[in-house]
Amino acid sequence: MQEYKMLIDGKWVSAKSGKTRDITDPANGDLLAKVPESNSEDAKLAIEAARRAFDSGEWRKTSAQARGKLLFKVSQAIMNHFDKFVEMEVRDCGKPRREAEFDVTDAANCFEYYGGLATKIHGQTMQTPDGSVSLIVREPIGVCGQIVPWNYPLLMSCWKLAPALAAGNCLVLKPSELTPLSALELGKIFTEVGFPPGVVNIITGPGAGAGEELASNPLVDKVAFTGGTVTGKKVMENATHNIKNVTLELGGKNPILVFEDCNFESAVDWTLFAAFANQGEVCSAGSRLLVQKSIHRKFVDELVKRVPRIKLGHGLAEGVLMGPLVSAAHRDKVESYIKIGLAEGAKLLCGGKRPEGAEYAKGNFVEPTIFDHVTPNMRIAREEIFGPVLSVIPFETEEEAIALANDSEYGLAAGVFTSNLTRGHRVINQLRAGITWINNYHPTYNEMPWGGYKQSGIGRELGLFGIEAYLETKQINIWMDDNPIGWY
Ligand code: TXE
Repeated sequence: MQEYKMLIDGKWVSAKSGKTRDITDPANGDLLAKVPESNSEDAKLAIEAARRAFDSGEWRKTSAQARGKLLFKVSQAIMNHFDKFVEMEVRDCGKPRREAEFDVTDAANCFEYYGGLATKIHGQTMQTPDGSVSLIVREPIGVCGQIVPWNYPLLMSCWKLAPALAAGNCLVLKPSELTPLSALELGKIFTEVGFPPGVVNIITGPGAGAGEELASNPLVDKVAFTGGTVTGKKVMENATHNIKNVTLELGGKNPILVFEDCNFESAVDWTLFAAFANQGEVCSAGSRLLVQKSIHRKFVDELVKRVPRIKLGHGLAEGVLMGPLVSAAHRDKVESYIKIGLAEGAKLLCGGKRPEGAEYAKGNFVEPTIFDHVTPNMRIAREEIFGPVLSVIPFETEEEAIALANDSEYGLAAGVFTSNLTRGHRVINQLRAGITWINNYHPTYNEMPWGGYKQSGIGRELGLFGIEAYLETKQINIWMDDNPIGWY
């Protein structure tokens, strides 16, 4: 068991109240660490430190080359501590080792990508009608509050930190109170590689208090949030006090459209991965399977046949492919949706309960669950469950599939399975979603924009769009005539 402090103004400090929170392993309840339980008072100190660091100009005037090189060092340091980060992510949030290995590699690559982009930020020159020399320059936004969820603690932190720092911003990051450990370890890297004090501040604590302060404090210029849609709305409301720049990455109820002309074997594989990777605790999880009636029975039978291959257990144990849910409270939420599905008349094909056996007794496990004969108005077809629960809805025609797919308040991700590439494009073109795949599901690229339509969010992370989200735009007009204008 380790006791952590949080990073404010280059120093490792406790919460002003002296309070701490126990961080436990969701697979067995083991106590992993104690972390400071900050509140709005601590958040204010962190914000003020970031404000001073930004206003001093030290970081934003550091050359892009030097900023980029520091980001490369962070990338390298993450890889140097690869095993530590993998184990920490598994223990802190419950994911299987194989998935944590992907996350840590991606996190390091994210810093490398934005380290490279730091030197590619550039403006434009414009021709104006009166002959002025007009320039458009890009500048950092200022102080950023960054609020991160518990399902990809390290990766989501890096998606926010790397572009903000490449662009020259100073920031306060708050990981989820459930999974703060990898962000605090990352904090050690920032001090080691030589970031000036106050540029990166990392506070731990709950949304009420610390998170709300980041969203509402007038010294913060931008708030970037990933989490549930209900919380996202509160963040947006709080950000109105000083008209903050806001980026939101929220929930999804993402459709997978499987047509009868798909590559059957491959579509079955990807569907299971879409629904059950990271225990289904993924904003882009494929949680609604729309499958053409002609292959519905065969497809669903094959899914159910393969589900027993998904071995549950502690993410560090050999061969485990699905871990526990992040907390007992979250398991309660997922189980309540299973009850709702049964009460609504959906047909439970597999799962729907906790696995039996002593090894599961102290963890928040739920078996991979598939509901068939789901109708579009059922709550399990409309609401984000954020667990290993797949809802199957059959369809007859392409038009019907598109209408069903778009019949959601969300618009984050979608996948289409067909051997007919024309159909694939035709369907994708009509889907209201920001992240789409044809004949696969889930691959995510640091180079490609991530974000959703409708209530799945505002703005994009990653890629060139991700750095845009941390830049202001200034016009500079230079008058070329020294004579007075003689207006008055
Ligand atoms: O997340 P919250 P919760 C969905 C998923 C889940 C539901 C609730 O459906 O069941 O959200 O999960 C901080 N002001 N997603 O309650 O509340 C909080 O401390 C500022 C989807 O665990 O969204 C944490 O750091 N911040 C999702 C972060 O917000 C606040 C990932 C996320 O917590 C705050 C996670 C406030 N008022 C859950 N309240 C995705 N899109 O990937 C909380 N926070």
